[in-house]
Amino acid sequence: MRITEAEVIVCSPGRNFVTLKITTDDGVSGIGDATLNGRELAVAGYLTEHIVPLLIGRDAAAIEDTWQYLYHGAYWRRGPVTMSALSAVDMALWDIKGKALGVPVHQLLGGPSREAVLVYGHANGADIEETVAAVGRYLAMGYRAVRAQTGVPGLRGVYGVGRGELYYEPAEKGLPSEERWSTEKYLNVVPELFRVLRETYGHDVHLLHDGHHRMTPIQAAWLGQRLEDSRLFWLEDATPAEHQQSFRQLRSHTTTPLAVGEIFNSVHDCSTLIAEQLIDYIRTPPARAGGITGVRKIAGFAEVYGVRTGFHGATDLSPVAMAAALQVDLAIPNFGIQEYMRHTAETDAVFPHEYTFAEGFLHPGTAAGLGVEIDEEAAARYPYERAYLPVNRLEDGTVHPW
Ligand code: KDG
Ligand code: MG
Repeated sequence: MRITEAEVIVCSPGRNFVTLKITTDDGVSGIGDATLNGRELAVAGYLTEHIVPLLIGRDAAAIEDTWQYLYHGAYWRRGPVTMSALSAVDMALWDIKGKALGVPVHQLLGGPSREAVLVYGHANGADIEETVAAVGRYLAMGYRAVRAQTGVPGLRGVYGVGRGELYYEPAEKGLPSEERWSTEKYLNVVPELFRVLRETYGHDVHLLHDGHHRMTPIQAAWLGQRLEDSRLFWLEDATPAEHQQSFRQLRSHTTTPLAVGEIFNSVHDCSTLIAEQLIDYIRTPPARAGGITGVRKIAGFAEVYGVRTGFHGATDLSPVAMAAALQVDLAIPNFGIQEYMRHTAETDAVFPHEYTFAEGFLHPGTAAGLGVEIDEEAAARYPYERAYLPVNRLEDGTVHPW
């Protein structure tokens, strides 16, 4: 089964997506997600110019060998552009293998370890009252786990706070907008938000929160302590993810469970965090880690140390990435939770998929392969539109992590 064609499809059904479609001489084709929010064309160019020529004529069944060839063969390994490209190739090859053998990919990964995949949704509002109401709407839809983010008095455009839709889309068309930030103001509201949420909904729902890399380790330790009585499922990206050693300090101060890793690309980015058990959940998804092959290396390492997964699943990961994540989620023993931000109807129409939501769980379905397709005619109706994530500044104008 030789690869005869590999095509990069860029489309924008409400937001930009980069998809790689690989076809074999048997007529079987598979797809992978190569979207890197705000840097989409860098990955599209990397694929078109440097990867596609290497794929033609290769054995589509040799997934691990192709992964090693592209990872080590580039010499310039790791990094988000390289690894997003590799992720797309790898997902497409698993999709092809599943279709060729007539089984869903989770059967190739050892079969299901659970009946369905616990997911969390995103509730947000301009203030505590609105956010509490938004959490209630998610619970009414059947969610058992909800991430809550609230606006902060005195700050405009806070991360995670959208327009009250079921999807939150931070990327904006055109050049990047700028937001203003004060961690002190933020810390004034977050403990109160979770106190009110527990008072309103009790302890029979999982609550999560994303700090989005904005706190110093000692600020994060303060927040983690204040949140202990609210018993969060996790506090995510409490402090900048690239400082693995910061988590030693944070961990020694709080029993609030910690999650990190959506910006990581390999096991090397989280080896200290996992081996020292400084985190509870690793969030690096197949779309960032070099696909299913790459994320299995991280998940396997994490399993050894009792760290569970909680893959990133924001709207900038396409339904193709979600389908791939769900195949892994269903199969691995150390699955924890899956982030699930719903896509718009336009996006779902371009990427018809088999996965379904019921009572707070997703199931990847039993279709052969990943269980997702791309409607190329529909995709062609939505050409690429330049879009960026916002840039963040402190109140005095200093650039701060967004
Ligand atoms: O592209 C960036 C988003 O995916 C990110 O800001 C979303 O932090 C995020 C999350 O936890 O989903
Ligand atoms: Mg996050």
